[in-house]
Amino acid sequence: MSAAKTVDQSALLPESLRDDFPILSRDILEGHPLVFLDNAASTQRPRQVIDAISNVYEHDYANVHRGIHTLSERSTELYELAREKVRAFVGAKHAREVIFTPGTTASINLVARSWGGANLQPGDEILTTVMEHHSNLVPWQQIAAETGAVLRHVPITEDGRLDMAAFDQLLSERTKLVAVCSISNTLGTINPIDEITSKAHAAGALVLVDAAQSVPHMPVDVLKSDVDFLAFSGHKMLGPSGVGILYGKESLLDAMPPFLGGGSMINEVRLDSFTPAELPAKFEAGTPPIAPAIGMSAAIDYLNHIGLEAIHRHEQVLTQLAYDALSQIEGLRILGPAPKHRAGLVSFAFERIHAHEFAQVLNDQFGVAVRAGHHCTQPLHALLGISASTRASFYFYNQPENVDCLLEGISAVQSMFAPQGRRRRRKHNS
Ligand code: C6P
Repeated sequence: MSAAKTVDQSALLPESLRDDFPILSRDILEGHPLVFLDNAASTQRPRQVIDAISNVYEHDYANVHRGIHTLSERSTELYELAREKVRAFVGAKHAREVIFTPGTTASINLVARSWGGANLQPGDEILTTVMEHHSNLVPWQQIAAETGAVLRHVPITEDGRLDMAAFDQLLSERTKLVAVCSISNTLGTINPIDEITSKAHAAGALVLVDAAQSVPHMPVDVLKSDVDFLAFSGHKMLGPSGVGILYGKESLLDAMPPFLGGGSMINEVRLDSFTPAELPAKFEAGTPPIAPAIGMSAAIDYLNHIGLEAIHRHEQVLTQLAYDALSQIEGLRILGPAPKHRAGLVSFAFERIHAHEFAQVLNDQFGVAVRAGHHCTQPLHALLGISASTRASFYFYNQPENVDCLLEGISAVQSMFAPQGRRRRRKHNS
């Protein structure tokens, strides 16, 4: 089986980009090179990022903001340069609005604990959605339980988009914060963040965007979309794990109490009290993720070199190819909307084959790495009436051949598990 050749493939980026990624040339099985389609979980790293990390450890590493010696000054310079790179990458006004955290999850927890703890009152509402990752649900459940605030959830339409009519109804003067993902890690849906933000602001609510799946894949501009908080992770955008970002508007971050206490986040400490440091140090207690932040800086250079628009267009081609082919397979249910409303991932479920078995065979016999399970969206899976799905997620180093390998694997798994229900072309009504 081959991905349809009718899709316009002129937006594809050159295959030679794969040469920058050492891991992509390793075999998983003899004769089956790695086909890495698990990029929504974590991407791979190009040589440039790997080199930046080993360079800092070989030549420039020491703790930051602490020493007056050469290495500490050098590390501090690189670490702060990384902050500036992130600022420019998401279009923030000031570098002090960029907080280094361990990842998206930590960034959202910071806002829930610090902003939520200080501002939420009994009866206030936090409006989130049924398609959120657990990281954008559980912290709000926790802070709601502590403060007496109420959680509300925007439902989805039949085709897996946010139900904006329901959003309009749920948004009220009681809503204090809208917490929403820009792209669903399960449905692939691209949410209308600009519209959500302008409506939320008109209702007097703040907006936190879980951008874990958008910042790596398409241009994001926090000033243009006017979001109040934005959270994302380095490891999903060619960078190391252990580093992520919380962007927040300066006036909001300034007014928020520190989250974690310890070194770096203080101005002065007495035995029984302390005064907090200015931004961004106020929210960076302890030794920060120094080398990971510097690696993330190299990742941003790499992504800027290719261009986020170009990456998005490339992934749209792959998504269209995968979607078209998968929608021809009988017994396979694609989760989420049509390609024009989705980013570079496709999750699907089979009637008779469990997602785990499916992914196992894809890996063990075809070297295709996909994710199987609930993808940390259990409530969404429950709503869709399934406990698990299989997800293929793309990045710019994937090519149509990778989609072909996925399809070939699916075809084989189908005949293996359900010989009586072999792949057949669906009858179209038209
Ligand atoms: N999703 C996936 O396979 P962390 O783990 O903190 O870097 O990111 C959490 C997170 C938050 N929001 C969204 C939309 C995400 O997709 C993720 C991570 C991975 O889909 C791992 S569960």
